[in-house]
Amino acid sequence: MALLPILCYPDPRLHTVAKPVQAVDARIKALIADMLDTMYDANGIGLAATQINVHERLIVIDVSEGRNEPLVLINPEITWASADQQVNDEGCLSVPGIYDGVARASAIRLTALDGEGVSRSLEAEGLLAVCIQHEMDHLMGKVFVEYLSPLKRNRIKSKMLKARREAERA
Ligand code: K1U
Ligand code: ZN
Repeated sequence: MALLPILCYPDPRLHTVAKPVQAVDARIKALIADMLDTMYDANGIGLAATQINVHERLIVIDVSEGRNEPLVLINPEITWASADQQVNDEGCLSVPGIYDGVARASAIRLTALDGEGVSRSLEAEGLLAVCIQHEMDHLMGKVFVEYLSPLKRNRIKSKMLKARREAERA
């Protein structure tokens, strides 16, 4: 088991646009295992490779109650999004302690490779749809606080920088 360090907002590396995974090989399979360990250890429901400073299009998710239904999405592409949107409170392992409402498509369809490199089609709604859209934003270098007002975002940035300074001093 390997736990990977998670980048914290406002780290500029969180704004890197990820490149497609070229091959689902041993390196990617080891990365998937480490990302799942890291996500479960942090009590998250998702993790994008961007958050662990790997800039390839790879996401892990588990929204199940039992925390035993991992979903791996490699090179995900949304093929349809409902016009209907819903506002849900979101959190982010890269912005610890901050939760706020974001409007997202209520339902989506997507294609992706699974952890074995097999092409899959998927439909999602509810928390799974929210989480997939949040993680796909990470792959595009976007953090959920960028949907909030500049005032809120600047307050969050200051809070995160203060917390980092205090952690460095301790
Ligand atoms: O950092 C991340 O990308 C993971 C993030 C995923 C996420 C949570 C909630 C809405 C959208 C995306 C988290 O796992 S944050 C922590 C968490 O477990 C959680 C927070 C709010 C609701 C449900 C779970
Ligand atoms: Zn996040």
